[in-house]
This record gives sequence, structure tokens and C-alpha cells, in this order.
Amino acid sequence: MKKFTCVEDIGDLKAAVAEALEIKRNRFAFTELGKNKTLLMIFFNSSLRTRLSTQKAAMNLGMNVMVLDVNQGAWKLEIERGVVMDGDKAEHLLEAIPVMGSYCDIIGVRSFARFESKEEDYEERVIEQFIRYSGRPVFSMEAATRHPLQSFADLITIEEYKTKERPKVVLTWAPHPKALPQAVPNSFAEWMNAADYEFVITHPQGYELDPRFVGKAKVEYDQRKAFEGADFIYAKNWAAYSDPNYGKVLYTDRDWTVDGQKMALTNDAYFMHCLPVRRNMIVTDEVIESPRSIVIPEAANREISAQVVIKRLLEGLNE
Ligand code: AN0
Ligand code: CP
Repeated sequence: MKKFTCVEDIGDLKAAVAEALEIKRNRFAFTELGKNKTLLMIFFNSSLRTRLSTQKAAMNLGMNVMVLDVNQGAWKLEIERGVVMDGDKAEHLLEAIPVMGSYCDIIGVRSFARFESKEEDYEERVIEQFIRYSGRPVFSMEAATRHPLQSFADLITIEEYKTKERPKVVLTWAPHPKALPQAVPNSFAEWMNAADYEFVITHPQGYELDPRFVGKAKVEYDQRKAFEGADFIYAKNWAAYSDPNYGKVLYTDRDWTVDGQKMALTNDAYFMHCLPVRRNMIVTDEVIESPRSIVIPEAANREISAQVVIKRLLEGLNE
């Protein structure tokens, strides 16, 4: 594998999940693979899980790891070409990227949607420049439009907990006070469609996702109806995608919060969220603390998804 930014990069999903479960049984079977190889993780945005799980995964493979928080201690980076750099940005990505590439073997990048321009976000300008100019295999640790390490961990988790071949999985929008990217729901939709589950998306009017990600999913505007018979409820907030409201918060009413009454409509569904989650906005204390909440094992699987991806990128270095 030469890069990992979307579901296509991982190839056959059944094989990827089988490899993940094998790694989960023996995390230290490939400690020689990463020996004397260096992973550089670059964060333009905050992180708890991605930072720790990806570093742990690389250490399981015997790698050295360096972490750069661009906004804490590095020079402020300009990302547009052609700008007269007389403002507060001291360095351009076009120099910074090949310099960073020269110190490592593999690069992970976290760079969220900035909501300044839909075109810029959906063209994935930041991570695409890393792919083009670093000279190294690059993987996404959440880019502007996708969070594939999360979705892969979500898939592994559903495969571990499902009790039927084709479970009903419901992605539900839920309220949040701030504008959040569409990366997690876009990516989740992409992976759920690829896994060919019964997949339903529910959200208020105005929160329609990019149809390229919705794909063959059923969109149901009545949240309660969507929950009926669900085997998995996957909650997430996102800001509006459609023009002219791109990046805006349209609705914060807590009647979309996932609570016990709504969960009672499901087929005793498991509750999932990528975390971090705002309690009693996205989900009530009762639901997230219930025995059907699998948010912690879901987060733990981030180590496993990252390890499969980094292992394959390491193998790709010699291809
Ligand atoms: C981020 C998001 O919604 O994309 C990261 C989630 C993994 N969440 C927040 O910024 C709260
Ligand atoms: N789920 C996830 O990516 O969490 P962090 O933002 O803490 O990395």
C-alpha cells in the first residue's frame, strides 16, 4: 500500500478485517518490520485517540515515532501558492513538506476541514500536497473530508459485535454547539456502503451530506423511524454541507439527542460514537453508560486499524 486516505486504498474489506483480528490476537508479531523506520505524525488539529493509538500501533511494529503539533512550536504554515508572505505565516508548506519527508519513512497527517471554502476542503488540498511533495507514503489521521482510520476501526467493531450477516446500521446526526467537519460521517458512510450492510442515515432537513458519500444509503428524516429495528446506532454531529450553509450550525435542539426512549425503538442496538462526545448533547449519560454502549472497545480498535494500515505501508516501502 502506498497511501491511505479512503476505503479504496485498503482493498478487500473482508481481508482487511481478518488481518485486523489476527493482529489483535498478536500485536507483536511484526516488531522487526518497523525496525529503524520512523513514523512522523503531523497534527494541524487536536487529538487524544488518534495521537495515542497511532503511536502505539507504530511502536507495536517496532518503529520510532516523532510527533509534530504544527500549531504549538512550529512555524505558522502558508498553504496557498502565490501568496505574498508578508503576514504572520513564516514558512510555506511547499518547503516544509519535503523537509519533513526527509526525516522519516512514513507520514501521518491530521488536517480538518477549515470551512473557509467548500472547494478547498473537498479537494483535500493539505493532505494532497503531502502526498505529492513529501516523497513518502502518507496516511490520513482525519483529513478534510474523511477519517478512514476511524471508519476502519468502526467496521472492525461492528464485525466483532454483529449477530447477523447484514446488520441494520443507523448513522444519526445529533446536536452540538460548534461547527464540526463532515469527515467522520462521510467516511463512515463510505465504509458502511462498501461493507454492504443495511445502512440508514438520519438527520434534520438541511444536514444532507455530499451524495457521493451517501451513495446507496437510505436517508430517513424521521429519527425515530430510522431507529426502528436498528442493530447499531452510530451518532455524530456535523455542520451543514449544502450551499449556502456550508460549515454552518443550523440546529442545536436537543430533540435529536440519542436517549433511552429512542434506543428502546431499536433491536437492542449497540451505541457507537467516535469520541470525543459531548454528553447530554449528542447522547444521554444513561445511554453512553449502558451495557449496550461500545464506545470504549470502538476506541480501542483504533490501535488495531492503525496497525494494519502502518504495517501495509511498511510492506509497501519494499515493493
Ligand atoms: C472532530 C470531528 O468532528 O471531526 C474529531 C472527531 C474524531 N471532533 C471535534 O472536533 C469535537
Ligand atoms: N476519534 C478520534 O479521532 O479522536 P481524537 O480526535 O481524539 O483523535
